[in-house]
Amino acid sequence: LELTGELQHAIGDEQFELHFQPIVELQAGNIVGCEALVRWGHPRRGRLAPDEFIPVAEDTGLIVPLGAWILRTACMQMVRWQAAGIADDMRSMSVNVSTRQLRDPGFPAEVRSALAASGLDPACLTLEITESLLVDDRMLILQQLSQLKALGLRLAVDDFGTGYSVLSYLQQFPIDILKIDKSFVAGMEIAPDRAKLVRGIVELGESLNLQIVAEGIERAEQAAQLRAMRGPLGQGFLYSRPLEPDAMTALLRRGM
Ligand code: G
Ligand code: G
Ligand code: MN
Ligand code: NA
Repeated sequence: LELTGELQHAIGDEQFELHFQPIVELQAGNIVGCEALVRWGHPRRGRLAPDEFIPVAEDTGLIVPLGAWILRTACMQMVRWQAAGIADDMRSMSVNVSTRQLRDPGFPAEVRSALAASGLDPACLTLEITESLLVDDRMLILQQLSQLKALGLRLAVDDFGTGYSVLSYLQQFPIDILKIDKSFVAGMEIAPDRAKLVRGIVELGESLNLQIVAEGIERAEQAAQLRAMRGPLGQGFLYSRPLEPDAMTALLRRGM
């Protein structure tokens, strides 16, 4: 409850910051995208991770104004990197969208205004939605996703493989990207079955013409296995942790 009041105040007070984690092309190793990850610079508690406040923001509906700030800030940052000429390989900025946000009827208009205010090319924005979202209220979600797609952006399914949903949603919803959950990448170098599962998802992506991103790459062996599968992009601590804006700028200047 205390957190709710503080959260409300923090949104007005702009106590949040975005960190950015590179998404790399696994063959060449260059940065082709990044994911924005929010942190709360709490005046007394220090820097809070999203797990500590996103659930509260969702329950209270504060995720709507917070999400709007995240979206605008991520779009503006991408435009700044493009203007500086250091985002030539970086095709897309990925922003996480929570269930509550996506269900909000005003959300597509919010995204349109973030794009317009920043001047970001919609093709350079990716929205990440969680798989479990696609299970309930299919008509509403389909309408929302269709409106978002009509803006020209891309949609990614985050944490792919962890939900209990059926694969049929891949045909129903206008999805462009699957992000293989890190739990599948973890240990794939020692567990052949897990590697086979990852390969299966990569092949699924190939046949359905979906871009695949493997998340949570921590070890060189995992990267090597994924490179051999061709196609997938990668993200994980092996390449970079989520970085503060200045550190991400420096990384973009010097290259991976
Ligand atoms: O580092 P990490 O602790 O950054 O993120 C933890 C979780 O919080 C992830 O599931 C991630 O999707 C979620 N998350 C991070 N940033 C955002 C954000 O900007 N919006 C929403 N809705 N979720 C986020
Ligand atoms: O749910 P989502 O995929 O949006 O969350 C991304 C989360 O994964 C963030 O908390 C981010 O910090 C974390 N993350 C990114 N790379 C790695 C990694 O290589 N290993 C682990 N364990 N977590 C990672
Ligand atoms: Mn994500
Ligand atoms: Na994920």
